[in-house]
Amino acid sequence: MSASIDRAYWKPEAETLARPALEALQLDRLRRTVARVAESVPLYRKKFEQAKVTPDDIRSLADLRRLPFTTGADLRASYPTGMLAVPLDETLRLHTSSGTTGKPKALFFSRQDVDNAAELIARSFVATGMTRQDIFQNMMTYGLFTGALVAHYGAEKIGCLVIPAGPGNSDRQLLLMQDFHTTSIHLTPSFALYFADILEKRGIDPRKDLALKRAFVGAEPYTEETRRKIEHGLGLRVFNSYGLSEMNGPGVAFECQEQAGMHLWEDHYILEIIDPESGEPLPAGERGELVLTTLVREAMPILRYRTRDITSVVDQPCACGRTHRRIARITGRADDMLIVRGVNIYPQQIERILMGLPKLGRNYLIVLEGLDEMTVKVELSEAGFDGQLDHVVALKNEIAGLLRAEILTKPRVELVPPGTLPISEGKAKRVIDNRKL
Ligand code: DLL
Repeated sequence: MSASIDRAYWKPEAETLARPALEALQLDRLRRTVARVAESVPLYRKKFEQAKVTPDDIRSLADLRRLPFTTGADLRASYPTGMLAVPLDETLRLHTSSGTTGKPKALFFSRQDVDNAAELIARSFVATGMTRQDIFQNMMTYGLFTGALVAHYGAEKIGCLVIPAGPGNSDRQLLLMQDFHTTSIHLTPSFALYFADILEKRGIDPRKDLALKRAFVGAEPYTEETRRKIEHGLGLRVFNSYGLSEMNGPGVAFECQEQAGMHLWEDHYILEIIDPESGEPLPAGERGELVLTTLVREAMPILRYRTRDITSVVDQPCACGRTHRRIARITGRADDMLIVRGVNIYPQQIERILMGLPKLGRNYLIVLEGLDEMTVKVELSEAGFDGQLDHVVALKNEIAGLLRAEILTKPRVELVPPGTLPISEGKAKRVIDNRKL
């Protein structure tokens, strides 16, 4: 066996490429992509005609703005194979998006796309300090969802032992962790919170009883307070991982050891931040909708994809030496916004308050009913609750007050015993909207 090298970078030349060279590479790749889709994808041919733009008009990165957007609706309308840029027999894998309504989006990968997706994961994992010595327990869902498979291939590329555990069955997960000394796990924030509960219930002290060092956590929005809760409960470091099926799944943007924003791999994607209403670009640092363009995808290139995810660009250089810009934690999706009694509310605002209170547990649910009634149900923590009625009332009032200050409307607060709200192994459903408006 070769000696282990704790490599700070997976592909240093790509990860630390000077900005001018990185931008030149982006322009070259963009032009190739645009030429290819103009040739082979009828949707883009039509969109280019409508926008009166041709591939030759793309002479600088600023010309990107002349290109039309692609939306989730475009992908659905092109289902199943309408956006393929290669013959079907050159594709190797199909994933679909986890959309909530209507037809799914079909995402195809060529052999090169499968390999590139794994490369970006390898790059991302190594940026967190992972090496081939690490034991990787993949607790994401295997299947049409990109989360598990893409990460699986990336970890194998590094040379880790990969345990394809999938989600659920917490006792078996724990057994695997104990017997194979798992160091790194990959899961959603909601499952991570639930798993922390299980460890507490089983009397496991992860710092003493397990070998866990890090968790790659993503696939749904979560707050800094939730990160801290997971880190505390599982005794490890949490690295934020962002991606979407339309862009290969996980590995689009990932935190490095600095844990201060996620490097978005700009040699594979061009990022823009726009005003979600007007579609106009926003100045660096401002929060808006993330728009992504693929630069190297063969089977299904996508131009200026409206992700609906809200974030901002962190434009300062990172201490890790990577030159790819970072994006801030996603604060929610443009579609997630709730309007309650005329007030705009993002579920993340509520989560931030709840997860910051030590007396509360790790699970919550927002229920909207009747004409416009909001109830926030939240579990108490095992340790933080003594059962005394006056304490319950005081805690409820405290939460209601904090929520009112944050979201400007006072919801009903319901405190429930630990372990009584529905659990989630994949993406959590945090809002139930039964309003009759
Ligand atoms: O969730 C890909 C993925 C798998 C990412 C595993 C990270 C880890 P989709 O099912 O297509 O793909 O869902 C993509 O999930 O547009 C965001 O709204 C949300 N999302 C993903 N990662 C994060 C994150 C995968 N770290 C959608 N923070 C995206 C906030 C996230 N939201």
